Amino acid sequence: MWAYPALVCLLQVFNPISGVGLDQCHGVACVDLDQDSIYDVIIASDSGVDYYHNDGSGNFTSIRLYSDPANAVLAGELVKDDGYLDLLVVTSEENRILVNTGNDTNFNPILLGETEVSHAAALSDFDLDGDLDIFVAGDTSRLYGNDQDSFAPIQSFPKGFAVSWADYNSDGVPDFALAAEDSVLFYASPNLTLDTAIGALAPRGLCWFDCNADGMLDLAVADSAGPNLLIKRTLFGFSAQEIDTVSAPSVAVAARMYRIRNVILPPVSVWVKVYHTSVDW
Ligand SMILES: [Ca+2]
Ligand SMILES: [Ca+2]
Ligand SMILES: [Ca+2]
Ligand SMILES: [Ca+2]
Repeated sequence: MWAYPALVCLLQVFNPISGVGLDQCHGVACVDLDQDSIYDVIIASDSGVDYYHNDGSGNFTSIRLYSDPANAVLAGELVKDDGYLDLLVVTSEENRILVNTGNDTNFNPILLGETEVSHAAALSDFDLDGDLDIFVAGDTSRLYGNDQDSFAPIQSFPKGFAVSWADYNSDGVPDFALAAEDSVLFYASPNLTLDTAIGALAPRGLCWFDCNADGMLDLAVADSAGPNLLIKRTLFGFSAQEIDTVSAPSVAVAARMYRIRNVILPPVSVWVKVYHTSVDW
């Protein structure tokens, strides 16, 4: 009966320890921004981007890093290999990299690309040169290559609302899925050419995971206007199935596979969580 702790963990109820007075929130990153070995929280909202420093005792001290509405925030070592995570802020007007100087209150902003509406982003070293590159999904989606801390657009893609990298064709080079206006588009390495388009109503959230433990990554899709989808990778391409029909729109999805052996539950179980909101994009 050793598996019970895992089951209890899954069902545990978490109580909020602190509230924040932000306007509508759109994104969150949980990383150790100040390298004190304690995770901190960064939130993108209509209020801006706020960094909540965690003292490890449930106390969070907030610092506003960006004061205009933000649609997403991501953390990665984008500029300098100094060990400090930088932030990418995605907004409806501009996108900025906030360079982490190692000082909690001092982040240097760098403008990324032109003024345009952006919704989401994802980071990956798509060309395997050791520098983390940026994909921004927006009215025009763009891939920005990172050449020793200098970012330049190198390829444009259709309008997108979410993007997620994964090496789904297992060649060792990152591929990605893009949530476009009415479809999910798959772009495959080595040249990031369009591989497959799967129809959807209004996809807004993507999450890769191997739902059936066959060694091939599958994609969970949150749809804001129709059924959420599970798109399975097969030997012959992709196969999409509806995984629920919901009354409220879905805009984000997180998925993970749990293995619990020998007792009660099947050998492999899958939980797919789809988070709903009453607000359309
Ligand atoms: Ca920290
Ligand atoms: Ca790179
Ligand atoms: Ca690949
Ligand atoms: Ca699979």
